[in-house]
Amino acid sequence: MAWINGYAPLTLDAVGPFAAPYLDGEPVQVREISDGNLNLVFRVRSQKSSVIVKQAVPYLRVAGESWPLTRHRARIESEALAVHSKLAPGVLPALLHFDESMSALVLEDLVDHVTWREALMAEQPHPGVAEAVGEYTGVVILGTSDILLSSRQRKALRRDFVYSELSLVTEELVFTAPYRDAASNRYDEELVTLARGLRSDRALRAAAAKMRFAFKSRAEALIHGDLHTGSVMVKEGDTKVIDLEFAYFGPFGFDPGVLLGNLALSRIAHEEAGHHAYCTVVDASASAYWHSLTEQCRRLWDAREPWLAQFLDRLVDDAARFAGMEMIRRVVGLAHVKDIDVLEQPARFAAQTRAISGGRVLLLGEPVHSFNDLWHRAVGEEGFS
Ligand code: SR1
Ligand code: MG
Repeated sequence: MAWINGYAPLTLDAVGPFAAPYLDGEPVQVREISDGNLNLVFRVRSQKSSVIVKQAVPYLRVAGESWPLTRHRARIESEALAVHSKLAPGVLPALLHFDESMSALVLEDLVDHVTWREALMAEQPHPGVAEAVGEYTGVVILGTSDILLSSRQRKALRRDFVYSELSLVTEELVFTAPYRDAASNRYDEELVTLARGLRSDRALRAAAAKMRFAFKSRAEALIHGDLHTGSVMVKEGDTKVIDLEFAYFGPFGFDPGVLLGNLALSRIAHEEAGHHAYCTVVDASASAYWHSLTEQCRRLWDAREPWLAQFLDRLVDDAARFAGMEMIRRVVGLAHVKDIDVLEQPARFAAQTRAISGGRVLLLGEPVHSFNDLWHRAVGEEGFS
């Protein structure tokens, strides 16, 4: 591939000098730590400090050059980080530098953190994490919406964060491919019948199409756009939300739905693995997340708008349906979750089946009016008390 306008993918040799201005001392160690689906990621250390360099490549890293993408996502991430950091100081990593031509961000290194997904999989306690992410979600959805911004401010922000190329990736991978015989779908042999069932279920396809329309058309707030448990980094006493390249103006309920869908997948995986004690930890985290999110909404709500109750009622129903979409796509779509993929049979098949049925119940059920109702439907009656 030929590179233009000063862009070239960073190499182990090039990334040290690139990061040097943001280190305390000369670079002494460079490691590539890319494990996401989209970007190149490096950790560069000096004797006294370290930084992360994250660079967009002009294709979907997980799919290779056959799935081309622009590198605009790097700019989107840098700008969304700035907006969200103002609203939720301390919850996002510091952006030390953004290089437009290299499509690269130099970020604070979260040295002792692990992803929330890893902490959940290792059955670790994670006090305060759900509350912090709930607070972040609430502050961001109200703080970038017409509830708290003037029309002029909100329109200006909206212009900067359009429905992006990565929104199209989500549209395809979450809302479309699982309900079609798409080449990107991936699932175990044992799931062939269930996967076919998703495609032939007219009511389910209609429900999915309705949520896709909501995702495309309801520009309500500058949301994270990919708030799964791998987009949260945790260590004792500190929680950071990362990976904002999917940020766009979307529905209030999308981030909460994705987050709760991923917590539900974690809960189901633990239950099928026989980790019953830890299930109550996941239940408590999901509940704490919702409580913290709705507390922020109540705290920030503009008292001149007499429809907070209706807002919260619609939020939980939307979150439930987006959670359902997330649960289904993480089993039959391109991008799975490790929580379930690491399970041995027969637990793996049982968890996958429950994820699909939980997703189906969320998508097809009567309106959801409470968190408890959402969670019951997502994780199934048997385990949740
Ligand atoms: C090909 S990109 C796959 C997934 O990774 C991201 O984190 C998003 O969840 C996306 O759907
Ligand atoms: Mg990501």
